[in-house]
Amino acid sequence: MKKYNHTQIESKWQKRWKKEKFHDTKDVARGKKNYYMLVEFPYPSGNLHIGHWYAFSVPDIFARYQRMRGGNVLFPIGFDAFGLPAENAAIKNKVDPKKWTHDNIAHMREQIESIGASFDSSREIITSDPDYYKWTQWFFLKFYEKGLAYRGKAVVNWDPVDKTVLANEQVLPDGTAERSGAVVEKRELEQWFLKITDYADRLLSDLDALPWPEPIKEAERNWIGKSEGAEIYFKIQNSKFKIPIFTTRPDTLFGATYLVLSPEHHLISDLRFQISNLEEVKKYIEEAKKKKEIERTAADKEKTGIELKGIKAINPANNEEIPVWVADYVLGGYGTGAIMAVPAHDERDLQFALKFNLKVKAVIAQVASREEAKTPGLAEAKLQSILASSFAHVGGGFLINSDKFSGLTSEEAKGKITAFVGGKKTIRYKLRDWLVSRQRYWGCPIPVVYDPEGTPHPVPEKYLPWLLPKDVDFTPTGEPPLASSKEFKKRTEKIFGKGWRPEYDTLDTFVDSSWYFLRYTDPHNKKMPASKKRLSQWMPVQRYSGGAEHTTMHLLYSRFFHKALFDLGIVNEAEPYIERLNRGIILGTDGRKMSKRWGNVIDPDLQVKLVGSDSVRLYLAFIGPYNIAGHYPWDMGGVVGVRRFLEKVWRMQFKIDRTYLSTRAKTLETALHQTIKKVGDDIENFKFNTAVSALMIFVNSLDREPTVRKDIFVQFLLLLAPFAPHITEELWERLGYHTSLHKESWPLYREEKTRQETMTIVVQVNGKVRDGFEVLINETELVIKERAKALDKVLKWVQDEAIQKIIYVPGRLVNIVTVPREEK
Ligand code: ANZ
Repeated sequence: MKKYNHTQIESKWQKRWKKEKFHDTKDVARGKKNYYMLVEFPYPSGNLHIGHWYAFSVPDIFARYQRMRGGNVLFPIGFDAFGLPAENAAIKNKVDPKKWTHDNIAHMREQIESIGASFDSSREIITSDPDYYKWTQWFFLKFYEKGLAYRGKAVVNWDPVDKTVLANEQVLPDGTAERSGAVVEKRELEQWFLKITDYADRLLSDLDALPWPEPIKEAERNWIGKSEGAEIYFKIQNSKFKIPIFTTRPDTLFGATYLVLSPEHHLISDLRFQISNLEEVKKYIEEAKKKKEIERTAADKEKTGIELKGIKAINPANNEEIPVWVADYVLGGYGTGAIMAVPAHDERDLQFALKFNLKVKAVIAQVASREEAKTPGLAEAKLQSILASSFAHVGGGFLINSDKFSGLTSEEAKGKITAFVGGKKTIRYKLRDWLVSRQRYWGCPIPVVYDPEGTPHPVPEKYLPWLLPKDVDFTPTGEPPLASSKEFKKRTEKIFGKGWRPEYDTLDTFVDSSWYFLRYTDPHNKKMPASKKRLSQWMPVQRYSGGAEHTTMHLLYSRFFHKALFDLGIVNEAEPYIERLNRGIILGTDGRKMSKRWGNVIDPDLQVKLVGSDSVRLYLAFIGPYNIAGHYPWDMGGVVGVRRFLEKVWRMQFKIDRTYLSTRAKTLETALHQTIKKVGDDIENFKFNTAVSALMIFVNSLDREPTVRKDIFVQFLLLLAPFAPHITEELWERLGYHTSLHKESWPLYREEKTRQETMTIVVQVNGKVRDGFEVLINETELVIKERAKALDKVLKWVQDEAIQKIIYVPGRLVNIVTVPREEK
């Protein structure tokens, strides 16, 4: 085979690796350190897209590199196999979701094989298989025992098209469902929750020590949204009620000129006999309920609200009587669902006060000193400037207009004022408990049954896996599909008694994916999700590569899960992943997100057919830095470029010099050592793109030589092996090796050999020193002689003469011997 035939080579090696179970990983390998490299497992949609290739093939370079560095590397893959699409296919085409899923998996397995990735397929897991979901259920039971899984009523997002409850994250900012596009409605239902809020503080504080990129940590921090503040109680005139409010600014209490309740607040109904405009208020609440949260809280939205006539509250700081309003910019689900409004110092409160003509009182000023804060007339001046600009003074400063607290700084005043009015310091989180119930079929059944009175009971462990029934009607009715199964009901009654019924909801698929990485360590264990021994051999995951879109949900959920399992004594450490890296997104050639709509979808199967798997892998490594999540447009020219590069590498085999006598050997040796260093360092840091360009530069310098020293070429092949595993394996075999190059060690470089040192060459003409110059230590004789001849000071002495010979004393001098022209 003279020409580089990628099809032949790639299928040959893929077959051989599969047959030899080449990538199966032992739990212990003598003399090697275990290293767990994880990539997010795919949903079995049925077709591998270029994003999957990007997610798998580039980290594969790293896994292969780690192996060559002497690591015993676990690099597993599986399928996150429960979820809506299978069920939608069942509804639409009447296919069995299980069959649909398994058919897709079979096809995707083949596609994954074409990547030539070193996945250990013997550890493959499928989350919808009973031997996996048995353990998802087992974890649920453990959480239930610990009070971490509970049932509660919740206002949930209801998708009227898919007829299911959605997590907040599945609702787009415009209030439509991410999947179906339907306008999401609100409904109140009994749901299962996992108590992630119990872990909010640890999820937050444990982030600090993780060596993750700062933007990822920051995104998690914002998602958890810790707010330190106070709960302060406002008495309602002529009633027994007190309204608790949550504020982060108790220092502004003297400026609270009215209260606002969320439309969902229970006090409105408690106080209904005192409210003189109740009908109007009810109308307002009905309207507010139709709005989406995002609409209600947007800073630039026109504020709406209504006063509760007949109700007054008392500001506990100064005993002033203040009005109470209902407005939808206050949310029912955050804090206490009620606020004290301080229009001088909060933007939304100010907009509201200006619109409804409510009192504004300035209580904070940014002045130079305590004394200045007490200047007479300052409060009035501050108020006028706020009113004139219509901008609240939102930051801190010195207190003014606040009795004995005037002159304190905001920070000093927070605690003091809270104590003065009998409030209590509190910490609030934006993070809500994790709603895990789904009214869907194709999910993990929640292992709970209800007695005839409707009280929930956990399904005893011996009945796990609590199997998903098969006889269900998929037609959406608003009832969960599991309710239509006769077998399910019969099974429950047979075990538990007449009148008992099973839970019809299934678990959110994020529960399935919260622990899959544990199962890879011990995938066939029948007694435990994973034994402690295996876990200690592999966990924590050393490096986890995934999509930026999973920073908040999956990563946070799985960290929570792991912490809960740690507390239960099931896993050995509190954090599951040491390093985390988010990769970027591959765009179409037009720079837009790939989509059928734009006709810019790159089909990896087709690319592989055209240029080969090795070229596609290499191109993806080359497309942009993998260690930062960027957007990279696909470039056909770039693909052709890497393909040419591999062709060049292929041709190199025909000019191997086995005598080791190539002229420029020294230069190439330096270049080789530099390349070894650069490629290794870059792979280590996930900068695959610059590693590839270093390889290309090196090949270009090899290409300029008439012959290539075998030992140098061999080392180059080892460097290229993780990137292009097929062609390198083939060339290796052709060079006469009988064992795989993927079992070889990563080449070592010698620091001193990477240095391009120079030397000084003295130039003589007929034995007399005339000049000198600096050259690279490994410069060739030919070049040195040419440079010596061309020096001005040398030319002066030789121009009228004829050069008879040039003597080169390596590393020291050049002597040009001339003779007069006529004698020649
Ligand atoms: C008085 C005040 C004065 C406030 C001031 C701010 C500035 P974060 O930091 O996001 O936690 N708030 C409290 N509960 C609310 C709810 N259910 N819906 C809408 N807003 C609510 O924000 C806390 C602040 O958001 C609280 O502090 C409260 O307004 C408002 F100069 O109280 B503040």
